[in-house]
Amino acid sequence: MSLERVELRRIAMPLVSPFRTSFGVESDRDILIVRVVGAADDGSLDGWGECVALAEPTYSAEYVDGAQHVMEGHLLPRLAEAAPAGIDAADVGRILAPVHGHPMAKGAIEAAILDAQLRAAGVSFADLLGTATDADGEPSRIPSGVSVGIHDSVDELLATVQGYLDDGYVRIKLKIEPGSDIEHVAAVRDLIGPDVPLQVDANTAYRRTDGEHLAQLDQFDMLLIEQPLAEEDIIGHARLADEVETPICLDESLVSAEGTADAIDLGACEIANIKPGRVGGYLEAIRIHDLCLAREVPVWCGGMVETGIGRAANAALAALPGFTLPGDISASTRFYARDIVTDPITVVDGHVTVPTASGMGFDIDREFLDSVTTSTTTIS
Ligand code: NPG
Repeated sequence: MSLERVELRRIAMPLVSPFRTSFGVESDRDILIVRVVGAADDGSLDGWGECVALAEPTYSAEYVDGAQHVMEGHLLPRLAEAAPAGIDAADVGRILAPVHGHPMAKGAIEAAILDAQLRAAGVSFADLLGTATDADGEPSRIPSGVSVGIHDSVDELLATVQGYLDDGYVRIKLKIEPGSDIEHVAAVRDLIGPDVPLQVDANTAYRRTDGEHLAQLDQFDMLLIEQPLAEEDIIGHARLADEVETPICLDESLVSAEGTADAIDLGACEIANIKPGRVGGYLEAIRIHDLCLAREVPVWCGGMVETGIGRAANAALAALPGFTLPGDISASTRFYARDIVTDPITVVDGHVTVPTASGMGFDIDREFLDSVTTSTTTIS
């Protein structure tokens, strides 16, 4: 496709309830949406991508103002230079590679271009991946897990978890940090019984010396402990994997296929959380899935509190065969009273049906999107 213009939209989306993690509390999201408009031989092209960077650089080094800045000053000019020859989503990673880092910004641009190309071809992302239907030819459905923030009291936590069980979620993930961990997990395991899959996510809140403490979690028969240590501490995670029986899963540490392969070889990554935004886009996410499948490392699809734009594509991705654990792909209403797409993600009997609308699987609710837009920058 040739690129005619790019719109960078910022939207303000309140969350239905505050979401607390070990790195902070989110109550409102300031989200950067990328729209690419271009032309193909057979007509015009229009595609949308969501940048998962948060308002502050607290989950990773990226943040939404920085993402927009690097897009305007460094990424989009490189694409414009390449544009006369035409851009294919498969080339975006190579074109943007001279810019170090910024995977969330790069991933959003790649997703928008992929969306435009697939829409033009009348093909869905699920068709591209081969995940639109299951082995019986029925529409694919994926199990839906929910991520539960840190709560001040165990009673409040239990009330929240019970609500999600009532909504049908098939797996519970608890955010933890020192001081809100063993007792909270014990109480939730007691509430949900032995059969509901349970896991925890520390978002780097622990130190290498916490092995003995974290080993207390082994008694709760959990699927995994996610990212206990700092993102760069691969060796620390490998040591922890020896000290703790519950499998160690990496999230923040994994930013590329090469790095994931190394972390697996070092024994630091027994399970991988794949988040397309964190690794620079859906195409790199697929590469990570493929290498984990080949090495028999289970994977699951993480979430970054996405709107329906990211949530739809994540659902198509999560139906690939290596995703053997339920992902953080909950209903749009888990976070947003109203989504910016016309076909929000819903959970029925604990499952999400893989979207098959052409493109990445959603259609934009233009009127609502306009109503939540706080700024639009057009680059042509
Ligand atoms: O379901 O989209 C979702 C959220 C899943 O807990 C979730 N994400 O670290 O994995 C995480 C966490 C998170 C990321 C929370 C970014 C807030 C911001």
